[in-house]
Amino acid sequence: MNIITNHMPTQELQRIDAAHHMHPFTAGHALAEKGARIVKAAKGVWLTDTDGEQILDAMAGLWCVNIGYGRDELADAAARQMRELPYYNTFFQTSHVPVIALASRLAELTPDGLDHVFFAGSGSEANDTNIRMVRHYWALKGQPEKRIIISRKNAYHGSSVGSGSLGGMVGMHAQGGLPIPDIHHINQPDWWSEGGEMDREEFGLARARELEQAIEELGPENVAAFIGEPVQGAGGVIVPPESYWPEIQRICDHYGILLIADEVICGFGRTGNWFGSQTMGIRPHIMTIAKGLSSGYQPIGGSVVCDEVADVIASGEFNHGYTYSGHPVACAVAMENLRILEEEKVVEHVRDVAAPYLAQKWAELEEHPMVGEARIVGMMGSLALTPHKASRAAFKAEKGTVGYICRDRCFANNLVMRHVGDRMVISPPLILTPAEIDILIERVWKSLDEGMAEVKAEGLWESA
Ligand code: PXG
Repeated sequence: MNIITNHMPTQELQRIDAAHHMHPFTAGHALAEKGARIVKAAKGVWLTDTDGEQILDAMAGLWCVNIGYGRDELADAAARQMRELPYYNTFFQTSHVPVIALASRLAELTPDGLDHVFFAGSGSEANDTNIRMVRHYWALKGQPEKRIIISRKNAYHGSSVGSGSLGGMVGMHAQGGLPIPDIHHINQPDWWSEGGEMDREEFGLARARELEQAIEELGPENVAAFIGEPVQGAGGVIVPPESYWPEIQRICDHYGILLIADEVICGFGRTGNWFGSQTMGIRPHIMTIAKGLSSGYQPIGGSVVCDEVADVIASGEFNHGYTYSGHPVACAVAMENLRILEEEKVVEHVRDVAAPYLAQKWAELEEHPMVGEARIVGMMGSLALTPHKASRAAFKAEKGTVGYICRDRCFANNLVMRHVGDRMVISPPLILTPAEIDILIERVWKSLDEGMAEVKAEGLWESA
């Protein structure tokens, strides 16, 4: 057996990684050639790799490490729980203390009326639960034909067959036979790329009204629910116009369609409130949660369900669940994470300190010659890259080419920042301090300058 340690030379670790580890959302051969960057430790907002480099993690892992890395309290909570009760299920008329504690805590933290939690191991699993739950709800109400769930193009709701179908990612639908039947996608509220001559607010209304058109076309008697991320994350941090969500809410109310808010990224302080639904002023029937629920320290997700839906579902057996639904260790760690978020006033820190300062610095990035729009809500932001600001032009090169170049420059400058097509996105830990924001912004400027120089040198500075 190979003994593999942190102290092995990076190249050796990379070789073994390439030989045996299949990475998600990755072109395996290309990565094998280059070698993965191997992260071995982290503290606060800083990662350390096996070459000893200190990297500022402006993505909070994968949009999830809200309280930052290295909190011993969560490790202690996990160890305590593992010793006391490492596992028990909640299927067959049993329960345990951590799951009871977490469900009741979530009922308190989430908006009024959302009082019931169905646990899962991830956001994908939770959205799969939602598909089955909303369809089963309508069936129990005597309307089994209400099955269609309306979602949006370029939405991300997970990677399983169900949640990947809910999502509107063309590249995902192209692989493995997605989407499943009775999922319908309308256009997203991405004004920068798709708004044409309309002003932002007019466009937001127009895109929201596509929901109404879709319901009318499909027949309200066939539509079960609408699902949306309050702010699209993986799609490129698409901040909707202010006109968008109130109109979506009105339409859902008018037609009696269930509203599912996918809070997997927006939840737990990311937008400056506990939930993105509060920031956007919406009243969902179901919230999908994961990521920030445990700050990524343990895999856990769930659906927070309103009284009416939970009551109907409870009238019989719901034939659904996961071995790790309400896993005691994950629940104990999530409880500790919520305690820290609350007692250390992390959401207040976002609202009053970090987000206002970051927003000010972020807006200045619009002065960069390659940045068309700089949008930010709380601690999630994006930069739309363009060769021509006035016309909001896309680059002529294949979508993502320029974004990838800039992402690589960030990597080289020890800044983790993602690109989604030709948008650059950040979603840093919520505990980021003003001094760390200064470092982040300085590295973004430097990476954009270098990226732009490379784009020009390669002859890619051309509008589509
Ligand atoms: N909903 C939303 C809004 C998400 O962002 C999921 C559901 C699925 O959660 P799980 O825990 O099953 O991954 C997500 C996950 C990216 C990226 O590239 C984003 C996510 C996952 C992986 C990659 O930005 N978001």
